[in-house]
Amino acid sequence: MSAQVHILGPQFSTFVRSVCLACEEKGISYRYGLKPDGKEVEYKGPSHLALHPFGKIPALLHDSQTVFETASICRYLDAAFPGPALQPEDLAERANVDQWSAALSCYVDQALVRNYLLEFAFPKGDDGSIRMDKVAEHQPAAIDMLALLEQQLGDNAFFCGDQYSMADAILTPMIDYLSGLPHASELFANVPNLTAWIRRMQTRESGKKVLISKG
Ligand SMILES: N[C@@H](CCC(=O)N[C@@H](CS)C(=O)NCC(=O)O)C(=O)O
Repeated sequence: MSAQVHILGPQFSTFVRSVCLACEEKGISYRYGLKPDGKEVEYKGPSHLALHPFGKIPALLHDSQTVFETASICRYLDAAFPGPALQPEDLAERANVDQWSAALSCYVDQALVRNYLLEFAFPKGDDGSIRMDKVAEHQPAAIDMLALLEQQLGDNAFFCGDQYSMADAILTPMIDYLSGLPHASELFANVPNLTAWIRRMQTRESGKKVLISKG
């Protein structure tokens, strides 16, 4: 298949970045944004809900196919395009990548991004200030989550073993943003393997292209 891949959503979104990373790793040419075919998709409007019934981003448009949910999009891209596999062949290893991709998109995203990081990215306090009470409330759970990720990673090169997988693509943007917070050294004090892993992900070719602000 050679039709253009379009990722619906802004480049700063963690999950849009995950799909961009998956494309980069597989060598797939892609575009992103809220204007596939030059026509604006109204956020949460009918044209958006037609692509993602839950009104979230990203959604993928490819030829006549549309796909929503980041992990499902990664699996679709892996099946539809040649290039390095994002999932292992071995059934047990594949199931491990699969279960972690679901958990990262759900529990890990909730603890690290929705409950914590978004307080810094989109402050909702008076006059646009960061609600430090919310930060204090959610920081212990965020630190516990980082410890759990450290345990899963162990001393593997990649999040689910010795091969880059869609789990790395899903997790990388979340940890990249967290590692850029002013107090990151406090958050990452007890997770040396995760710290080394995110440095490796940031310096891969895919990371260098995707994990940057594009306005
Ligand atoms: N489970 C979804 C989560 C998607 C998601 O939460 N996307 C965020 C942006 S990173 C979003 O759409 N936020 C807006 C909202 O929740 O209304 C996935 O894996 O794609």
